[in-house]
Amino acid sequence: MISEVTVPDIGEFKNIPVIEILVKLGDHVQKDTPLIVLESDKATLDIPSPQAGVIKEVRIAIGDRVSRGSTILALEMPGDAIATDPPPVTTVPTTQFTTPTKPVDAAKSIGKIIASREPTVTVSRRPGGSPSVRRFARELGVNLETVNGSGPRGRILKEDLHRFVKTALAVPPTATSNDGTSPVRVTAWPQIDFSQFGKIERKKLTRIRQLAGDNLARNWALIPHVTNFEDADITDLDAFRTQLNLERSGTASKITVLAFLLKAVTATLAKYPEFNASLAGDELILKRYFHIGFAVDTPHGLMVPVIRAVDTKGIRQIAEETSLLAAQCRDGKLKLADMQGGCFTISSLGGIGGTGFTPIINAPEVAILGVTRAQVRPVWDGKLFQPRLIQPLTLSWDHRVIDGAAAARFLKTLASLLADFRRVLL
Ligand code: CAO
Repeated sequence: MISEVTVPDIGEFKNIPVIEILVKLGDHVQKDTPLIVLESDKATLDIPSPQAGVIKEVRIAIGDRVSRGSTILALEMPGDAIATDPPPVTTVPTTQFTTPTKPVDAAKSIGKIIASREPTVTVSRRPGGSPSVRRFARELGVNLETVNGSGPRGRILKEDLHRFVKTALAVPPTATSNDGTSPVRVTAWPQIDFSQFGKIERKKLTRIRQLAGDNLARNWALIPHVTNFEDADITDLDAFRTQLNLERSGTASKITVLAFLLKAVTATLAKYPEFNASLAGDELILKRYFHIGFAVDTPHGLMVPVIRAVDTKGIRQIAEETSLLAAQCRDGKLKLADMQGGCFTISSLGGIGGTGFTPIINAPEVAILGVTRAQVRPVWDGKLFQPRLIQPLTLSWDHRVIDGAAAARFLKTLASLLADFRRVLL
C-alpha cells in the first residue's frame, strides 16, 4: 500500500524552501516522525509523517520550494495502519504551536486513495540555520533555540555554535534557572576515588533510604525552614505516665512520652490551624482532621506511619497503635495506607538521647516536632532550685506559611499542655 505524502496545511506559509530532508529511501518512520524541514523568513517548520511506514521514494530536493499539497515522498504503509489511524495528537511542546488541524484532506495514493487526517505540523518560532549547522548542532546535542544567531535576520552560523559550546564548557556546572539569572550557583558533586586514600567498602542504599533521601533533599532544599526551641516541664506528666504503666494489664503496650506528645500536639494544632495545613500554590489548605505521623527508625531506613484521628483517641489506644505501627515498620509489614494522610510529624529521639536537633519538614506538611531525651534539671522556683524533668522540644516550620511569633506561641502552648495535661481537655 503506497501513498503519496503531501505538505499539509501550513497556514500562511507558501513557496517555502526545503532546507533539510530528514529521511532517505528505505527508512522506517513512525506517525509524526519529522520528514523534512521547511524554512521561511520567520520560522522553520517540521513536516511530520502522517502514518507509520517505509520511505519508497523521496520526491523533493533541498532548495525546492513547496506549498500546501506539494508532494514530498511516497510512503509504503501496512494496510491495517491505514484503517485504524487515530486522529492527530494536538499536544505539542510549549515553544511550538500547531497549525489548525482541518478535516480530511485526502492524500492521493498510487494504488489506492487513502483518507487520512492531516498530521500535526510543528512550527518553531526561531530563526534557523543552514542544514549543515542544524546537523552539527544535532551532533553536539545543542538545542538551537538556546543559541543566538549572528547571521542575517538572526540566522545561526557555524561560528555561533562554536562560540556557544566554548562558553558552555568554560562555565562550571551550575544550578541556574532557565534564563540563567538565578543567583544560586552549585558546583558539581565531588567525584573522588576514595580507594586512593585507603581501603573502602561499597554498600548499596536500601530502597527506603533512597526514596526517603530524595524526599528529604527536596524538602530541605525547597522549604525555607526555621527551627524554634522550647523546654517543657513534664515532671507531673511523667509521674502520671509511670502510674498508668503500673496499672496496665499484662499484654498492653508500655506508655511512653510519645503518646502524650501525640495527644498534646493535636490539641495545639486545633488551636493553631495554620500548622495543620498544606501549601498549594497561593492557597493554604487547612485540615479539619488530625492524622499525626511519627518517625520510626528501622534497619531499612526511616519510616513515618500515621495515627489517624488522634483527637478521638485516648492515651492507651494511641500507645497501642504507635507500638503496633512501629513493629510493622521494623518487620517491613507497614501498609501503604498507614503512611498516608499525615498532617504533622513528630520525630522522637527520646528513647536514644541528645539535647536537641532540627528535623526536616515532611512535605506537604508545614511543621515538624523534634523531641530528645527528657532530663532532670535544677529549676529555680523563686526560692530554691527544684529537680524537674525537662523535655526539650524543637519545632521546624515553613516560613512561607508560619511566622516566628506563631511558632513561639505554638511551642509555648504545647509546653503548657505537657506541664499540666488536664489542659488538653479544655
Ligand atoms: N525522654 C526520656 N525518655 C524517653 C523519651 C523522652 N522523650 N522518649 C522515650 N523515652 C524512653 C522510654 O520511656 C523508654 O524507656 P524504658 O526503656 O525505660 O521503658 C525508652 O526511652 C525507649 O523508648 P522507645 O524509643 O522504645 O519508645 P518511644 O515510644 O519513645 O518511641 C519510636 C517509639 C518508634 C518513635 C522510636 O522507637 C523510634 O524509632 N525513634 C527514632 C525516630 C527517629 O529516628 N527520628 C529521627 C528522624 S530524623 O528526623
